[in-house]
Amino acid sequence: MHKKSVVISGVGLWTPPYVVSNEELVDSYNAWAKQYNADNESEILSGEKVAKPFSSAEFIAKASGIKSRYAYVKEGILDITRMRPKLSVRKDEELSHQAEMAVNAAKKALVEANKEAAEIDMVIVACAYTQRSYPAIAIEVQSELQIQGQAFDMLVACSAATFALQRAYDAVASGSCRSVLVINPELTSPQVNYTDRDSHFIFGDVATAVVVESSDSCKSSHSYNILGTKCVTSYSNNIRSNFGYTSRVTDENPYEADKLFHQNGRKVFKEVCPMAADHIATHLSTLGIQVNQLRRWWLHQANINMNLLISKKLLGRDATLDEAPIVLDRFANTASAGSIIAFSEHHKDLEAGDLGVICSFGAGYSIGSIVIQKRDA
Ligand code: CO8
Repeated sequence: MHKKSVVISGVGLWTPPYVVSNEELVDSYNAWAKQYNADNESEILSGEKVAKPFSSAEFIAKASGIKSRYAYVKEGILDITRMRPKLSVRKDEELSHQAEMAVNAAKKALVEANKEAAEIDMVIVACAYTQRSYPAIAIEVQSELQIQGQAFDMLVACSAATFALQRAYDAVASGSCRSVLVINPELTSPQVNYTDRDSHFIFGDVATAVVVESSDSCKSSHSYNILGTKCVTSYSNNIRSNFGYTSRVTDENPYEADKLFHQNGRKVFKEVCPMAADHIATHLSTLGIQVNQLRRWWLHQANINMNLLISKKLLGRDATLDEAPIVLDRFANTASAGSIIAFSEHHKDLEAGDLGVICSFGAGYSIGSIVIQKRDA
């Protein structure tokens, strides 16, 4: 079968209206912890309960590189009597929150790609969580944008975007679709445990979208040939979120810490960095590309020290911010959207022929890489 040549022709980034700084988050967490410790003083003294430790904005910036994050809804997050965002309930007839985020990013990607909705044949909504099981958020987005063909959701935590880009690549390469819209509406804040000192700072909300199409139809002024895609998974319990549709019948409390995002951050750091570095090295070598030929690395944005370690393992030195841009200082970890935000904000300066890699790594474990080359305008 003749494989079509496939390009990324547009990327869109939608940022939510609210910003939460480390200082705001730490002030509210510390006020909550102080109250908890006072309310539980006798149990803490008797050893029945453990006192909540205090958080610090300096620790967060140093350990993770995160300085602030966006929130789809800020109300409730900093309220020590609530410690979770207060999301309104929308009627079945209204556009759901996550679909709205997705549509906002998708419209921007379509403009960048110079593409009409009528030219898209498939919509993939790929992210860490979907607001509901069915109808798929992707089908709601498809309907809102009046796109023909098929749409489906896929969940691969932090690697959802790269795994969906591989699906999009395969669909266009085989000729089954002309163009595919991959959208990552990462509404992470509902799953963050804002009463957990170790993870309350990690995540932010955002939506990204990418148009993938055949090079024959591309009308974009910034497009990239996809040279190769590589996705792998390896089971790990080190990053989990246990709340699911069976929680109702197992009578589990949705507020318990293990129902929300939780991780063994140190282990993740130690295990995932070498996996991601090896993954990129293997992928590049199968394509006959040397590491130092890469002009840009759009890496997953979980922790600045992880990104420095991965690039150092491969390059033998720290990557510069120009080579491996960091966006997590403003956005925090936005699950699968992180590497796409980096791509969105840092690609227009590349010249024809420049090579780059979009790479994700995270829960599952899951690792995905897409190697691309800038085309002539
Ligand atoms: N303030 C002050 N001190 C703190 C804080 C805090 N907030 N947190 C921890 N400390 C203390 C600890 O208690 C510890 O003290 P001591 O040495 O006395 O025991 C000390 O600081 C060091 O703690 P750690 O060893 O835990 O700190 P690290 O340096 O390892 O940094 C990180 C913690 C930042 C979490 C780091 O380990 C990390 O980033 N690891 C990688 C994690 C990662 O990438 N995870 C990916 C998860 S995301 C994903 O895969 C997708 C999931 C889907 C999305 C979910 C959306 C909700």
